[in-house]
Amino acid sequence: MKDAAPQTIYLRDYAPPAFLIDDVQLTFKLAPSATRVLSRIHFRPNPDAKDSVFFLHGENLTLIRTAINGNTITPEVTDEGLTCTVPDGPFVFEAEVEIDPAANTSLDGLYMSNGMYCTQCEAEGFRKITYYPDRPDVMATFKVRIESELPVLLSNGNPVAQDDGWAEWSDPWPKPAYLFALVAGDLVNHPDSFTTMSGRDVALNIWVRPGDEGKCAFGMEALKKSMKWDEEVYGREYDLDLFNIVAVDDFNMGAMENKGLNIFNAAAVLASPETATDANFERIEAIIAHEYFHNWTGNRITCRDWFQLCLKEGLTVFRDQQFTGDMRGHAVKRIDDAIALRAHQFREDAGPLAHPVRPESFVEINNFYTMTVYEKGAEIIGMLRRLVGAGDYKKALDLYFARHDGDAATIEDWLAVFTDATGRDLTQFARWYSQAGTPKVTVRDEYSNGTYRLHLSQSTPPTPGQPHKEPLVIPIAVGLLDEGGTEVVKTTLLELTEAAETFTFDDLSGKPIASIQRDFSAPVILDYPQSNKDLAFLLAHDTDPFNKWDAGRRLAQDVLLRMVRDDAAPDAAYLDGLATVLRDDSYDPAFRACVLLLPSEEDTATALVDAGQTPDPMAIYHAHEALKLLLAQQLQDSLPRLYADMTVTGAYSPDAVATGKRSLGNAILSLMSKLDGGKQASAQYTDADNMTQQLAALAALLKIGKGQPELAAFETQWQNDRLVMDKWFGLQVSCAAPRLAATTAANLTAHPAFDLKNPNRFRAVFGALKSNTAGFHDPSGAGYDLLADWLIKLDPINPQTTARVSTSFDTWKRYDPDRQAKMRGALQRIAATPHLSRDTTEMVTRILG
Ligand code: 0A1
Ligand code: ZN
Repeated sequence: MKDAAPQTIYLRDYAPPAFLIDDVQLTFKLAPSATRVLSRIHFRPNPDAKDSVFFLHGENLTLIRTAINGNTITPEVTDEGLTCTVPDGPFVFEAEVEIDPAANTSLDGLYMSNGMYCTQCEAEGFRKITYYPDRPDVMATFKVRIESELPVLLSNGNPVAQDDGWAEWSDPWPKPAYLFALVAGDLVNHPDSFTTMSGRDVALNIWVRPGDEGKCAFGMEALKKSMKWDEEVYGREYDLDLFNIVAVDDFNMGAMENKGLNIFNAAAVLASPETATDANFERIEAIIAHEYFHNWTGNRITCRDWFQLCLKEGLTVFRDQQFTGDMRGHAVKRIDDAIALRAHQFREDAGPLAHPVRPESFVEINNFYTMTVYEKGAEIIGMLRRLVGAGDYKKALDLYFARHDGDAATIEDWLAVFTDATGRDLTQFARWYSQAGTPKVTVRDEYSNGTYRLHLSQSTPPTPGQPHKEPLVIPIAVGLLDEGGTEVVKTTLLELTEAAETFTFDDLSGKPIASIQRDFSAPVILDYPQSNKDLAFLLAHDTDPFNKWDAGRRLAQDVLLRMVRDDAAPDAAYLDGLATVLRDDSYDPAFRACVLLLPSEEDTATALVDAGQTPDPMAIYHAHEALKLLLAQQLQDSLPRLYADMTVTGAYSPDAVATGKRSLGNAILSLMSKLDGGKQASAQYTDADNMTQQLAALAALLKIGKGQPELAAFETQWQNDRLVMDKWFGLQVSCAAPRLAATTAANLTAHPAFDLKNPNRFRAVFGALKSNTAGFHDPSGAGYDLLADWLIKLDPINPQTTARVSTSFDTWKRYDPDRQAKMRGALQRIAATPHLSRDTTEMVTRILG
């Protein structure tokens, strides 16, 4: 680890590359501690360049030999790269370097995981493999030769030839270095095939460690569904003879879209009924789709520079959300996405880490793979589609693919296709990309003489570096209901473009009840004080499923706030409304499960902060527990029947209907266990033939302070399955009583199966500690100290994951002086650690503000 003086990179400094590349040949002579990488690169000067300095990125490389046009040269080498004088015109650059994959615990570049070689090059990992212009606007075709005794040797593109000890690959599609991939290992495959819309056969494989073959079938089906969906919905066909997916145990993120060779965190692809939950299955389907969709939105059209990351990520997330909606139902998908956006992206946007969807500067680009870039980026695409309509959206996308195929493009290019395809001026809309912070839309209404007026105003709070905000274009979908529950104005899209605007609805026979921001039409916070009576009415009558759910959510949040603040009893309107929806079989179980789900404790903390108060995590915890108990008591008579109704018979299937039933059944089980001492949960645990039922039963038991025998049995049963053991680690911490959470986490770090080098295991323990809000914020500060200790230990091993998990501290300014001091102390202790990585330094500096 070197003490790099942190250098800030600015979007405004973008300059085209001085040299372009026609093709690259790479030879890898694999050896765990001394891999040789030979490169042969055809460069030519870029006619559009502003300078002619020849610079190649390179980090942690031992340079053996360099040559230009066959003549050995001695370049100038620094910690960051290599430079030398080059001839006029095109030339061939060759280098031989040595690298040490076995020592690479950062999981960035070429590294080893359980004896397998694996790469991760996004965003800037290729420079740890060889000297190269490691920037996304330099695209080239790659030919790769791998020499190793390992049986399976893979790279991008199509296979060319192979024999014992070597294999050659050729990728005909020009790509930036971040999409390069290599895998070598003792792997087995789950094969299949897909015939594309033009009749080409594509071989498909999921490669896994021996023993995991039985966990590939679902991922393979998801891949084929994704390929078909992209043809049908976006007209996009796959473009190689082969599509490989590899599962790897040690991986920093979910998965990576390398051309023709997607590399997946094992947790994001491997699934069997016995070992994966319904939520895991749904996530796997979405991630497989996401990575596959990148083949067009990311690979065929890539990003000019890393500031444009949302160009590929926002669009691809939007596409995977559409796909999941089509596969599993749009209403529940929209609710799930809004819950996640509000919980995580709004939090980011409201704190010290707020940044625009297209940032203006960064120190370490890996710190900008954020909820804002991904999820708010996707919301922007959704708003665009809503504003121009589905037909024009399709036209614009067709133009995007036709105009930019093969390009490294920008957000300006993206918006220009919409303007050109639809004639719409998007100058103001473009502010969504440059302005950080979550807009608040305030709604006030009045009614007189048949006319209903909606007064909408918008404001966005200051964020770091952006004290003043301009008005945005905000699509607000509105419907109006009369007192009898009839929809008198169907969903209408209002376009709020000014700081304040009034919208008028005429010819009404009485004051309507408004349903605002239907389908969560914009990623904004709505300030519309509706009475509990109106909210209960919307919960009962709204025709928009999102707002129907949201009305219940707002009621629940109001109940919780009043319980925390005044120890008040829950409002009858909420309890009655909830009971009615729960018992109504005309709503599908998945939707009813959403309605039963309470806001999280973190959500309640945010609601208190929004109301100008300092949250007390313990008081919030007690209010949530009290409300759950009250719900259990109130619904007591209906629970056993509802639970029985949700029984799924026959072989396990992770389809949407069965998943919805189990989701509602397990929410009910959790309530029942508060009254029956865990009797039903114990029975479910014993009978369970799938992980969803087994884990939900265990969670229900742990939540009421029971389940120790089951926990021990679970460990014995699953000790050899890493992914299931991650659940075992996480559940104990997330279900621990607040006072015990830090101790539980600390004890687990001493467990022989705790592995600091495995990001899944680290996140299982410390992600769960963060999710146990009252436990993490225990007044003793034990949670803060423990997390800081382990981040300091992890940083020299894996800076990316350390930086990511350090964001657990980003709400520190919300809390009371005592907690603030303890959190700040923990952050300062991390910041003061000698040789702290650039990743973590940037994060803790920004969080400290
Ligand atoms: N592009 C991938 C995510 C990803 C990003 C960075 C990584 O390493 C720093 C790894 C994966 C995606 O969007 O799925
Ligand atoms: Zn992505």
